[in-house]
Amino acid sequence: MAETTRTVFESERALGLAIQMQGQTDTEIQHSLEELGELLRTADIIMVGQLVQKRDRVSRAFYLGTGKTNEIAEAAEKVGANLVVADDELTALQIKTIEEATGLPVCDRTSIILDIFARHASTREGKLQVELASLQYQLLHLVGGYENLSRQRGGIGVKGPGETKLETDRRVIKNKLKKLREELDKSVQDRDIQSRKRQERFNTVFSLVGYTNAGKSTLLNRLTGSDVKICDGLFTTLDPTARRLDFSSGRWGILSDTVGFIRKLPHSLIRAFRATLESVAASEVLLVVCDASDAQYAERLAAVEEVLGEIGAAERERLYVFNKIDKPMAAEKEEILSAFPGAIFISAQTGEGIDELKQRLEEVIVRQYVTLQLLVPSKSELVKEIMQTAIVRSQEWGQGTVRLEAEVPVKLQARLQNYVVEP
Ligand SMILES: Nc1nc2c(ncn2[C@@H]2O[C@H](COP(=O)(O)OP(=O)(O)OP(=O)(O)O)[C@@H](O)[C@H]2O)c(=O)[nH]1
Ligand SMILES: [Mg+2]
Repeated sequence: MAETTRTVFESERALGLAIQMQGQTDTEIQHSLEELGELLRTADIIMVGQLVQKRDRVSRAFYLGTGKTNEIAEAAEKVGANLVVADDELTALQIKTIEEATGLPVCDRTSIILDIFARHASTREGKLQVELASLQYQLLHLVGGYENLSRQRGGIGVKGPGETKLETDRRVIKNKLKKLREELDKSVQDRDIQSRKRQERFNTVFSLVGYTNAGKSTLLNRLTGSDVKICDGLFTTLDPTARRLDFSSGRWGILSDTVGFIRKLPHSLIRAFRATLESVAASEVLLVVCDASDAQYAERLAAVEEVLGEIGAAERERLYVFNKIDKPMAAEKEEILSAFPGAIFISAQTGEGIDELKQRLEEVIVRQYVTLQLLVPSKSELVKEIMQTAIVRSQEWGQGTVRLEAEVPVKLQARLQNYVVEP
């Protein structure tokens, strides 16, 4: 079980802290705090108040300025908060100064996200990834002699000769991280072998990407008739799920669902989920799902682009899918289309627009097939692979060979080179 980075209190009521740097608008800060509220709600915490300070720069020791830090306790008392949560990742020292000034437990946006991930991870690989990210977070937060970790865990290792408590903690975490990385690599290898079996090698893979809660899993279910868990909360899906996507023409591809993105997505998580995210980057087409009813859709799409850039998917072909059009839309279709040419409008919930989406996906698939005339030894493994992945137009079985006319995935074409014949 992945450890969470935060101690859980009964009926937690949080005071949200945020800083407004130069160039950031009030609305941006408000949106970010609203999102923090959503994150907290997903982690079963209520945000009961907020405290924002305009700052030019933030010091390593003070998130809010010294004067403002002293106001936190009073603000918390006023709204009955028993927890303080910052809307950014804090340094160990920043946590310590706020804790000392308020006497309240303090956590940050990153630890809340890690907490949600820890609750939602269900597969072994998912759990390992979350544990890795949590440990990386803990390692960073040991800096400066802050003994938050040992206090929460009641000590995590036996001191070596001449080591300080901090050095011991650091060494124990580093060893644990190394072991976890090895375990994770092995688990990823096993997954790769399994996915090969599913022939992702030869079929077009569409990856659903987008902000968390945009409706990616609902769309996967709608398109493939699956029943992946969906929920009105953040980061419901953590583990990659791939499903076969069939078209009435007999062509098929693979649709893959994965973890959603968010603004300020912790780097430790991006690093820990590297393998998962790399498989997204390797798919042919990204279906970028966006909640069209969301007033912040443009900012959120910008955050999605940022993460895509970080995982090496900046150049991938993408199809923008504006979902939830059964609700009032945040902008006119024309406006969206001029910013995102070729965007498709759907409701994964009601099914509206799904036929058009399927048609567009099939157009992509058609480009990934070539029609070939083939003469293949009938006992060859290739015959089986062709039968599984191609659309066979005609087949004539002869003495030891089979003559085929088939639409074949381009990914398989190279291996068939020696068997191509004239029509
Ligand atoms: N009204 C409406 N709600 C939708 C639509 N599609 C999804 N939802 C709702 O939006 C919420 C999130 O849906 P999910 O499919 O879990 O979203 P997701 O993108 O997979 O989210 P994560 O896995 O958390 O990243 C759920 O409450 C869905 O019922 C839609 O077309 N219309
Ligand atoms: Mg999901």
